[in-house]
Amino acid sequence: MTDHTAISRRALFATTGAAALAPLTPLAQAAPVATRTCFFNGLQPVVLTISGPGIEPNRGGLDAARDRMLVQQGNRFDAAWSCSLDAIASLQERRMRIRIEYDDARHEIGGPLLETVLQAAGLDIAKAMRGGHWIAMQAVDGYRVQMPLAQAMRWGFVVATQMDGQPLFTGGLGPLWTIYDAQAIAELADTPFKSRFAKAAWGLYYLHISEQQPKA
Ligand SMILES: Nc1nc2c(c(=O)[nH]1)N[C@H]1C(S)=C(S)[C@@H](COP(=O)(O)O)O[C@H]1N2
Ligand SMILES: [Mo]
Repeated sequence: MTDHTAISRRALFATTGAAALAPLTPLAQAAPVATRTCFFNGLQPVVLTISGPGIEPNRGGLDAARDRMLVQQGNRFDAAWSCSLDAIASLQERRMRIRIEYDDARHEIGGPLLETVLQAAGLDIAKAMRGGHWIAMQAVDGYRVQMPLAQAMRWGFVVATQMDGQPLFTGGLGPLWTIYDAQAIAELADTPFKSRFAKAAWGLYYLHISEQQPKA
C-alpha cells in the first residue's frame, strides 16, 4: 500500500499522477524530462501555469490544440510548471485584512504569497532578483501585469484563493487573484486609492519570468 503521508509536498509538485505515488527519489536523480502537467491526483484541472528561466518544468511546450487561451493571448514557452488548485491550497497561507476598491470595504484575503508559489515551481527568487528578472501575470480576460520581480516581492503579492473565508471563483475575482495591500505600499502613497489596484490581476492563470523587461 502506498503511504500518502510519506509523499513530500515538493514531490507532489514535481511529479504527476502515478509518478507522484512512487517512492521518493533524490531530486538529483529525478528525471528532468516531465511532459505532463501536474494534475496532483490526476483528476484536478490545472489552474496555474508558470514558465521562464529558473522554473522547473513538469510539462512541455505550448500545445496548439490544448493550450488555447495561452496561445490566443500571445504567450509562448518551451516548457512550464503547472498545478491544480489543491496544490496551491497546500502551500503555506498568508492572510491579510485589506481594503479593496470594488466596495471600498475591508476584506480578509487568503492564499500563498506569490513568492511561495514561485518557490514551489522551483524558482530561486534571490538569484532571479539579482539577475534583474521580470514577472508577467496573465489573466483570463487578456489583462497582463508586468513588473520587475524585485518589485513584486517588495509589494508582497498574495496569490489569493479566498475572500472572507469563501473560495474565489471563475466569473468573479478567481479562482486566483494576485493582490497586495495597496494601502501599505510606500510607492503607491501618492496614487489615488482606486488606481492603486491596477497591478492586481483577477482571473490569473499564467505567470512568466523573463530575463529582461518584456517588449509588450
Ligand atoms: N483580469 C483583470 N484584472 C484587472 C483589470 C482587468 O481589466 N482585468 N483591471 C485592473 C485595473 S486597471 C484596476 S484599476 C483594477 C480594477 O479594475 P476592474 O474594474 O477591471 O476590475 O483591477 C485591475 N485588474
Ligand atoms: Mo485601473
